[in-house]
Amino acid sequence: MSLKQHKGKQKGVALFMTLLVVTIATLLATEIWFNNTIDISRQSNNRSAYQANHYANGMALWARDVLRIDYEETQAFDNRGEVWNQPIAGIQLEDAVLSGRLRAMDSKFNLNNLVINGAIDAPSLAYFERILKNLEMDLSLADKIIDWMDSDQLPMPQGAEDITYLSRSPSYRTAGQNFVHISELKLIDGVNEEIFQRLKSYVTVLPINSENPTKININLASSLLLKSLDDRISSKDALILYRDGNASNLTLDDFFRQDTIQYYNLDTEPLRKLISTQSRWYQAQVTVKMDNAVFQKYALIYRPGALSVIKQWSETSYH
Ligand SMILES: [Ca+2]
Repeated sequence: MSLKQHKGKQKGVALFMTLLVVTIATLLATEIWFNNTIDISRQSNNRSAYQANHYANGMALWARDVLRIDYEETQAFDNRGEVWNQPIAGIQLEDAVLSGRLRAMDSKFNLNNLVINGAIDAPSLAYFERILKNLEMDLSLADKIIDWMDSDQLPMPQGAEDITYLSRSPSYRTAGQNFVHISELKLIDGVNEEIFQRLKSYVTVLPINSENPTKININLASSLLLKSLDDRISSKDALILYRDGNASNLTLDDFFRQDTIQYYNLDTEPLRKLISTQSRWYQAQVTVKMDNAVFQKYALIYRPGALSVIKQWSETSYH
């Protein structure tokens, strides 16, 4: 990047920050008036939590706006060089300081892809098994995760159904549905804290909206996830594809055409169902500092088009 370009980019960021503060102030102004009128009878300790919630909602509105602008400008592709990936910190309001950051959630393998509408998705299972193999983890984890989600009580060859968990203290049952939060993974037989932490860097849980698995954005995927796309991809190939986290394939055609992998003929319909150059799922992390209290909130955002939707809120990170 030339110096001129670099300066131009800095200017862009500064302008963006200014716009952001104005946007949040405007979004909040109308609501603050409304809330103040109903707020008078509230106790003050409830009030800061309430106010923090209110600011978190404001930040989430802003996040959706950032994602809308990105979609309008570069909807075909997303990577780490884009504006949405820049954290913002220290937005000073009268009684609070706000910080936030957006992260794309489709940089990892979605465990919910393994069971779609009650049936095992074979290409997703094969992919997950390659991930486990490259992590040198027990392959039986795949069966156990499937048993956790499927609705029957018939264990997979190396799986675990209710009977495994009912003998524990306290006892519990399998979920019989898709994962709602990544922390559920800790409940699965064979997953200790160390395995959980390691696996969490490569897997996530996202809702399934259709018949199809959610797709991994190959511009954001780690080299291990890229290597796991096919057994023939070497660790060295995968590092080249990863480009230190700055991969910027505009289309899947661009991805498949790269020298490193073009002779493998990876461009197949089943693989195209698992990967993309776009991100549809994001987490907005919001930190609200008020007096001596710090509030953390996480919104899970789905962006199917210019208009994105907040699907869930959590006090713990989805990432
Ligand atoms: Ca984009």
